[in-house]
Amino acid sequence: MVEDSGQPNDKLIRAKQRWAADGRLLTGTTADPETERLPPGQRLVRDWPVLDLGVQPIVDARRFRLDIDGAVRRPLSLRLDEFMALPMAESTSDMHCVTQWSRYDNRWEGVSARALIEMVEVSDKARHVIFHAVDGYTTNVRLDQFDQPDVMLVHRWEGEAISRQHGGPVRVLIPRLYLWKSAKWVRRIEFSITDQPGFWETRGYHNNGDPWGEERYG
Ligand SMILES: Nc1nc2c(c(=O)[nH]1)N[C@H]1C(S)=C(S)[C@@H](COP(=O)(O)O)O[C@H]1N2
Ligand SMILES: [Mo]
Repeated sequence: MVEDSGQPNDKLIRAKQRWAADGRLLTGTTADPETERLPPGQRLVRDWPVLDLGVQPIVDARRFRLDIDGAVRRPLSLRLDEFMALPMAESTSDMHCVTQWSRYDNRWEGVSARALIEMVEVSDKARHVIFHAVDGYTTNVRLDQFDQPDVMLVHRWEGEAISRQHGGPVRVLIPRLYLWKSAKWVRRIEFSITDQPGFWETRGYHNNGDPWGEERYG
């Protein structure tokens, strides 16, 4: 399905784990998203930095698959052309990375999380969403954090196809949580009754990841 562009960078992964254990970058303050646009300890950038585990998989458009399953009544397995034929939405939002950069006013196009939730008929018992990516990365959010109007599966940014570096052809976008919660190269979206902490959440990152609460580690 994919070609890899490298091996996981274990040194980098261990360094970030150490940062988490040491509480690096913590300012110890919180902010109110109603009045503060920039979360505590963040600084603005104009470019869009790339962060990954040292692997940037090439997802072949012809063999792309997106499975949406778990605690749902109508599981889906979509080819790229089927994904692209779904109703598309647009939104503009800010993004905030735990490594302290924030970028304002990103224009996104994609399928809204709420449209997906309706399509697969998520069970009343589901409380969590687990994202699985082609590079082996996983991350978890609560269903109520996924079920928000600004959450999307995006395929375009600023009018251009999302590049491979940034998780194209399709990635998750959950703008009100730190960006590690937004899986690139998403392969499977699993609705779940139980929580399943993901790659960084099991390596010292916070399970929730709210930038205004500075939930970097924990
Ligand atoms: N599949 C996958 N998704 C991922 C990651 C990853 O390594 N693999 N890194 C996460 C982290 S830590 C961040 S900060 C953002 C970075 O997204 P960007 O490279 O588009 O800025 O992707 C998140 N999603
Ligand atoms: Mo990150």
